[in-house]
Amino acid sequence: MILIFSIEFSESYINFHVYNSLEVFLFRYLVTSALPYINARPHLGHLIGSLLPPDIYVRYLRLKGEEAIYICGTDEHGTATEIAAEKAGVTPQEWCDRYYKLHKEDYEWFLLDFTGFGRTSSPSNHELTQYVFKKLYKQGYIFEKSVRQFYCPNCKRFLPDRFVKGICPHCGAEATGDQCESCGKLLEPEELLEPRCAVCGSEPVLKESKHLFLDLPKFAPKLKQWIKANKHWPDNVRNWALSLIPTLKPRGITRDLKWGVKVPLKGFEDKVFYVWFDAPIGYISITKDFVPNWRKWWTSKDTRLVHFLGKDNIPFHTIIFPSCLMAAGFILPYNVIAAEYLNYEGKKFSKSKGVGVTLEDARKLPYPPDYWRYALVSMSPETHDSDFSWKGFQESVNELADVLGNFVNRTMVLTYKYFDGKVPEPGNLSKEDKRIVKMIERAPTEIAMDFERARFREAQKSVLELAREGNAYLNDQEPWKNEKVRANVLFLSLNICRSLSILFSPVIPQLSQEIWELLGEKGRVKEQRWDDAGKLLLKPGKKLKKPKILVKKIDDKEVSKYEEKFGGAKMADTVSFEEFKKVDLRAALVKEVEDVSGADKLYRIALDVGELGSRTVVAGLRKYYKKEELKGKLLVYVSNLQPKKIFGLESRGMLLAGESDGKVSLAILDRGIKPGSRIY
Ligand code: B3M
Ligand code: ZN
Repeated sequence: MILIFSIEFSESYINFHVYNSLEVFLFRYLVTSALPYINARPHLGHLIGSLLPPDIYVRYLRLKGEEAIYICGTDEHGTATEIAAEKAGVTPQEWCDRYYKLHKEDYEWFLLDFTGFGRTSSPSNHELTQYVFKKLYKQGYIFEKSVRQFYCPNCKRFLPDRFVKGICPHCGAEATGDQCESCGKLLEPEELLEPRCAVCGSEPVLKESKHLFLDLPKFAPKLKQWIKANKHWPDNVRNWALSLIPTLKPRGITRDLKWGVKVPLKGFEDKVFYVWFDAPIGYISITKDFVPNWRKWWTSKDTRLVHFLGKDNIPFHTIIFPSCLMAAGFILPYNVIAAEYLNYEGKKFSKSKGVGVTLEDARKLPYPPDYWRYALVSMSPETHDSDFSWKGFQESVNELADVLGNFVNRTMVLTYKYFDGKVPEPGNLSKEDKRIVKMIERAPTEIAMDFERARFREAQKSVLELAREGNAYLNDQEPWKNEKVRANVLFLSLNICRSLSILFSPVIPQLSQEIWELLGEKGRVKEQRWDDAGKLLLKPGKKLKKPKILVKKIDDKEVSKYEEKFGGAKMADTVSFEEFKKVDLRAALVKEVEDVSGADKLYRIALDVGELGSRTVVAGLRKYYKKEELKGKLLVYVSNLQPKKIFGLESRGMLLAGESDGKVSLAILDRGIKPGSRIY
């Protein structure tokens, strides 16, 4: 008979296992990262915000002997994908096939060790999403309602919530129609003040359309009870989730789009589910696609489901998705860990504004993935917003070189010098040696606390501290001078190196493996036992590999180069003349002005641009200028803007104008120069 004895402290996350002859796992850990959107390549903010932390966590859990899987994949549906594909001139499917591969390559380069990296557009996700929907529907959690929804007459599409921009009615900040990032409130697009189409900036109109709603208020009592009971959740997540309960409103879960999961209900055949409805179900379907016995993972109460995400995703993971999970009979998350934001040199990462470093950029630089992992964890926005800077990157890598790299290297070089590269046989331990033994013994337990709480920044600091202590021990004992202490000091220092390689392996797996191998150890350090880092397992007589430099320092010149290249602190607000020159500005003479029928704001303007010939632009000037006023004017014209279809008319280029207090003023050239002249 096997006796299983378990004590669990609900306050901490630690569970104690007592094993009999057979290994018995009390919990299985199903760990997820928010599924990155596929409409662009990811940047460093995504990596540290949601992708790297679960990787570290799962690597740690496995060292602890837990069964843990890491599930991730691309979030592929929705308008953002449709628009990205459209701009690239490919179908959404083609776009996703290409970008799925690119995302996967990016993440694998950074050593993210997924159990499964799947896709929300997979057949299994379509099937499961429809299954969850039917469960909700049968239990009366879905109702139908006609809604007036924003439609952009210029883009000719219904605008999904995120594509309506405006002012948040609660706090006055810039917000999108699904949520206000500043105050965290879930929004409906109609609530926004001064709504605009996020793609083209025109004013959208409201059109009637029939949709399905998830009746969230019906879940409120259960959700509240459940969230309240989760006292171990991080405060930022729990408080935010609880604050949402009193004002819960039904949430529309269908959209007028083509690219997405079809709605299996009569009358809704031409609609798809809202991307946020099918995306989290992706966690389940990806498990199904990659892990045997997926149902056990998603239904057994022995599974601890842990979600890692950026803070703007909290409502979806604590309210909306759990409601679906409850209704469909799946387990609820055990924990939800939300990162704050990582800024880039003091600014928000933004693909469109070219702020930040993508993983694609980072991969091209001469640094191995562990430098990035270590540096990003040092700057991680775990408890508050933080900042990526090139200086910070340099400091982190150099710290790793000075403390860890240096300690391992000194220890090995000395062992080669005095003991022919073999682990020396220790003698009687001095008081100081005994202190070091105690320190090694305590390290795994002490450091575990921060890993359990997903405070990897702290955890990493504590591991590095062990290397710092090692360096201090060497400096203090001077084994190069003092022959009497030499064997003991090097024996213990080598054992510290061994512990470091285990304890560091969740964060810097490659460097840890290198240390492991330098010490002459076989196999994979990631398959060792966490608790063995507290033991002196490197035995006397063992032959070490030749020492080598583990971490290379980064000098100031390199840093300035990248600050310049990627826009560092000093550069962010300026544009080089070379960049500016790419915009071709010309003098353009207005020849003809006509109304655009059906669009009460637009003129169709024919221009004479000299050597470039005649050009037509469609401009929203009708409210501000009379036709006669415009004719014969010499204006500033951007000739090399990508052409655009507006109301079926091709508009080529753009006229420059300024705006303030509802007034618009064109940039008019005040002397007669020839049409087509260049303007600098
Ligand atoms: N793709 C949003 C994001 O990356 C979204 C997460 C989905 S998790 C199911 O911020
Ligand atoms: Zn638009």
